[in-house]
Order: sequence, then C-alpha cells, then structure tokens
Amino acid sequence: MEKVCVMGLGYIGLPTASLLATKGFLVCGVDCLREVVDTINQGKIHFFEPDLDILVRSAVNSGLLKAGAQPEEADVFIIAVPTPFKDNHIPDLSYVEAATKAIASFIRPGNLVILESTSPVGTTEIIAEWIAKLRPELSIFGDTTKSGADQRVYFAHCPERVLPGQILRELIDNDRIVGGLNKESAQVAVQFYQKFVHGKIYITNARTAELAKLAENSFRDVNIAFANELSIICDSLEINVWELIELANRHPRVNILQPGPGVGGHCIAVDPWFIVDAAPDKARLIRTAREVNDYKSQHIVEKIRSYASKFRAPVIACLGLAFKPDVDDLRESPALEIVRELAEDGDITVLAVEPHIDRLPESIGSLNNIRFSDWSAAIRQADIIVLLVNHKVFMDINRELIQDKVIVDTRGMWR
Ligand code: SAJ
Repeated sequence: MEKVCVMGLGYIGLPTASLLATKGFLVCGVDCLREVVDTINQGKIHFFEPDLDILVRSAVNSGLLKAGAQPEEADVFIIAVPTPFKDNHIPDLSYVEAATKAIASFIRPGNLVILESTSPVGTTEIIAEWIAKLRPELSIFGDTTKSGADQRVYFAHCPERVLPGQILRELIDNDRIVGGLNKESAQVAVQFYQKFVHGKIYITNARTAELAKLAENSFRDVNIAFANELSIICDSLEINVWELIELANRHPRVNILQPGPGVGGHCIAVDPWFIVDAAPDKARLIRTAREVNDYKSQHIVEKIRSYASKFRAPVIACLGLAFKPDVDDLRESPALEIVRELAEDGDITVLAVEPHIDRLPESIGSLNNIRFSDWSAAIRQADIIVLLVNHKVFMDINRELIQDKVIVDTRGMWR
C-alpha cells in the first residue's frame, strides 16, 4: 500500500489527506497544532467546508488517515502549509522551511516530495537545496553518479487550485499542473496524481508551475479590481454599477466580475504580491490591482461614515464577516477590516453578524462598541444596514424589514 505524508492539515492539506485515504492510500497527516491533530483523530473537522466532515470521518474510521505532530517515512510527501507574506509584502517561507526540514530525515531514495503550497518562483528548487544540505547522500537533482544503490529523490510543484466551498469536487475534477524539478520528477508526480485526479494533468518545469499558479490568482485579482474601480466611478457618476455590468456583459466578449467590499482570503489578496516582489518594476498592473482592491474597503468605510454623520450615535448592522459567501473563513477578510475601522469612531455602535461563527474573532471582539448579533436583532435595531457578504441566508431577509433603513449593499445582493 502506498503511503503519503501530508504536511499541514488546513484548507488544502486536510481535504487532500482525507481524499487520499478514501482512495486507498495510507495517510499520515501532520500539523503543528495539537488541537487540530486531536480533532481530526476524533473524525471531526476544525473549519467548515461542505461534506468535509463526512469525508474525514470515513477516512479516520477506515484506519487509513491518522493525524500526528511528527512526520513518518512514506512514499510521497506533500507540503501544504501556508505561505503568507511578511511586512512590505515580502513572501514568508518559514512554514515551508519548517515542513521541509521536518521531513528531511524521513526521506528515502525513490520518494517523491511535492510542494502544493502556492509559492514564489524558485521555491521548489530552494526546498530541494535544503534537503540536499541535510541529506548529502541522497541524489536530489537527478544526479545518478552517487555511490551505491540509486539514491534519487523526486521533487515537483503541483499547485493546488481548489475553490473554498467546492474543494472536494475540484480536488478530483480540476486540471492540474505538474512542474518537475527535472523531467523524471515530473513523470513520477504525474503517475501519483493520475491515481485520484480526473482532470487533465499538464507537465512543465517547477518554475513555470509556480508562476502559473500566481498568474491564475493575479488574473482574478486584476479582473475584480476592474469591477471595483468601475463601482467607485459609478458612485461618483450616480450610476447603478450592477445594472451597468449586467448590460455590458451582454456583449459576447465581455465578462466583468462583481464588485464587492474588497478582496479577501489567503490566496487572491496575497499571491499577486509574490509576483510584485519578484519583478517590482515590471509588475505594474498587478500591483495597481492590489492597491485598487485594498482601496475599495476604504471607499466603503468612507461611504458608511458619510451616512452615519447624519445620525446621532448611529447603530450600524454589518451583515457578514467572512471573506466570501457561505464560508466561515475570516482570513484577510475586507468585511472584518471595515467593521474594525468603523468601530474606531467612538460614537458608532456596530452590530456584527456572521451566521457561520459562534463568537467574534479577537481582532474585533475586544472593542466595546462592537456587539456580536444575529441578523434579525441587528436589522431591527440598526439605522444603517451594511451588507458585506452575500451569504445565502441574507437573501431570504424580508425586504419589508429593511425598507425604512439606510442600506449599503456592497455586493448588489438586494438590488
Ligand atoms: N470576489 C469579488 N468579486 C468577484 C469574485 C470574487 O469581489 O466577482 C472576491 C470574494 O468575495 C473574495 C475574493 O474575491 O473576497 C476571492 O474569492 P474567490 O472566490 O475569487 O477565490 P478564493 O480566494 O476563494 O480562491 C481562489 C481561486 N482562484 C481562482 O479562481 C483563480 C481558487 O481556484 C484557488 O485555488 C484559491 O484562490 C487558492 O487557494 O489559491
């Protein structure tokens, strides 16, 4: 039975580990957080993703998925840890480095090491160099002249591409890019993915695969920035941006995305900076898109403040804190940032509504003019209602309940 060791049991690692276990691989999942390991070993999950609970339960009950704090020997190692940025938007490879160094002593000749984390160009080479330093007896770069038996280890970058909310389907159905450190590594990695991916698998080198992933998310960021910029222009020209986009999209070759309160999540709001960092003078459009999308949150705050100035001690209901609809993920969420900024104005009371969590995160929970609320109480008490996330539950709100309030609908959900 083939054994896989998955480093990092977060949004990508856990679905991947449990999918592999249900496909008959023996899986050792590794995470540095004790409570994550314990939760998974009880067959439970530590974040919401549709149907993931069922998959994890069945993987753990079958005995094929076991979580732990330390890696074990395996045939394939998958690194799926976060790659955030540091101050000044410089990529932070510390989690990748820690995961790589943790597996180093467990690697045997013939093993495949896959980097799935979205990474700056050159990272696959860097992890291979880290291993080469720690395990000089292994042949890392396809060198077959090392003494004794074949000491080759294979390295590839196979960027994850799944959309939160649809992870389980996309893990299987999406096409994949496999970027080998060398041709042999790519072949070995393709053979692995063919065992559970139904989508097509495209082969390239590691650097191209790294940039392809960054380009995909930057493409989306640039296109959302276009929509957000239009919405700001429309505000100043008093034109309904939703109607405008609907009409423009009737053109056969136009497909404008949706404006919102800014771009969040741990991918699209982060990855374009890896391109900017690698080519600061050349990535002009990509940088500007990031700035436009970040500015959009500020624009919303200013809009709300101008309405709020018409009330004495205004109460503002903010509906949604997650970074996108129907998830509980608050990472880099523009909604959270908007709520925090509004609360800085002392005479404003913010009623924060997020049906997918059971308490406010620390970053805003300690502010005494923010109260966690359910949507019906919030809209009853509010002078101003701000729709920040288009969760399905908000669609069902009876419009009669909100008709006398000031509405700031950042998602065009109630238009
Ligand atoms: N958003 C808009 N307007 C839109 C679409 C999205 O404002 O028209 C906002 C969302 O509200 C959210 C942000 O953009 O704040 C990102 O959401 P998303 O649904 O576009 O993407 P993510 O971050 O959930 O997942 C992306 C996906 N990448 C692409 O679609 C190119 C996914 O396939 C990647 O695997 C994922 O990043 C990742 O992990 O890199």
